[in-house]
Amino acid sequence: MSATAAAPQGQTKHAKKHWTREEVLDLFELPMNDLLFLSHSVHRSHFDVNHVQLSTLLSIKTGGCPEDCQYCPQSAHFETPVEATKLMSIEPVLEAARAAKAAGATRFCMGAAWRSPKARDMERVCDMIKEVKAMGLETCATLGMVDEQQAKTLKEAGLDYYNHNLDSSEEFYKEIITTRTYEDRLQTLKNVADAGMNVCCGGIVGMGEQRHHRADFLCTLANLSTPPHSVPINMLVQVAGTPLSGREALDVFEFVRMVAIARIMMPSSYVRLSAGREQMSDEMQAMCFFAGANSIFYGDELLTTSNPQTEKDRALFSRLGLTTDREMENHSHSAGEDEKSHCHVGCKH
Ligand code: SAM
Ligand code: DTB
Ligand code: SF4
Repeated sequence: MSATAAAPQGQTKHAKKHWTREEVLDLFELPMNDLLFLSHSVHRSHFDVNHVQLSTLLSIKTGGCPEDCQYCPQSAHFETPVEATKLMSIEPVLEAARAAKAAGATRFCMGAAWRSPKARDMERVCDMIKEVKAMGLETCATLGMVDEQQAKTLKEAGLDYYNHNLDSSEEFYKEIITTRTYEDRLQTLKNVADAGMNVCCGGIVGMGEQRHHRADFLCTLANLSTPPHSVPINMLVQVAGTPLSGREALDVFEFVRMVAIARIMMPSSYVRLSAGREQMSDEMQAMCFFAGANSIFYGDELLTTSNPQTEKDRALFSRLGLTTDREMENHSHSAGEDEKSHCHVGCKH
């Protein structure tokens, strides 16, 4: 199949395409250069390709989770190095948010190792959201399943984004998690969208899934009535004690293909390089940015595992000529509207 034949038919900013597994597998089969040309072209026509959005994570409630997600060091089902803690108090969360803002992040994401939030925890989480938002940061939370009322409450507190991952295809999901269903996850995504929050939804690759599972997973995301605003693509971080520790690592080019195809299928979404960046070379990350990734988790820690140091990331942005929101902000304060474009090959964004 040629790159032209693979171009998503009728996919413009205005028409929504329904994707099939076969079409996505055809994209996976493309020669790498054709795939990257296609995904980069889609990226370039929807975004400033030299800009990366930065989100910082904080685990506000760590470990002891009743769910049995086989990849997760926070599940109470497995013996891992993670120590369970209670929900944090508000002040240290705000301190972490201030530090994230000072380091250049624009979004602060609070994660909790819960199946779903308990009524008694909602008030404190809502206070955290209000205060973080008042600092001028975008707010994001990932707290497990939420019902309609909880979603409304979080929205009213000022939550901008809710992260809830489908993680893989419906078929493969059953091999990874038994304590909840794919349908449960889809219901939460609906509750979040109905409450008016932006959906952040992605998954993990490198769990031993096959290419057709990755294709089905991307179809589910792209075929949602509104594709997710942000799509985190995590490379499995193998943590000792979790059942998935010891799985054969995914080929790096298969990961790049995944990013490129997510970009093609969800042209207006932010595709986020997520867990696993510490195990990626600078060159691999550069390839992912070219393929269409335009967001990262930024900060020395993810939830319980480490992430590249902020200085290392800033050095990489500088070497690649990538801008972040901080430079955009500084630039727009010192330059007129006409000078704002960061695209250096003639197109304006
Ligand atoms: N408990 C909530 C839930 O599952 O929705 C929120 C926190 S949970 C840790 C958020 C996401 O982190 C998971 O959906 C999964 O995609 C990702 N994650 C967890 N452990 C990971 C690992 N070892 N490697 C890569 N991603 C991981
Ligand atoms: C997402 O997709 N990845 C982040 C965030 N959403 C919450 C979490 C990654 C966790 C990696 C393992 C850990 O640090 O515990
Ligand atoms: Fe719990 Fe979330 Fe980890 Fe699953 S991924 S065990 S729900 S913290």
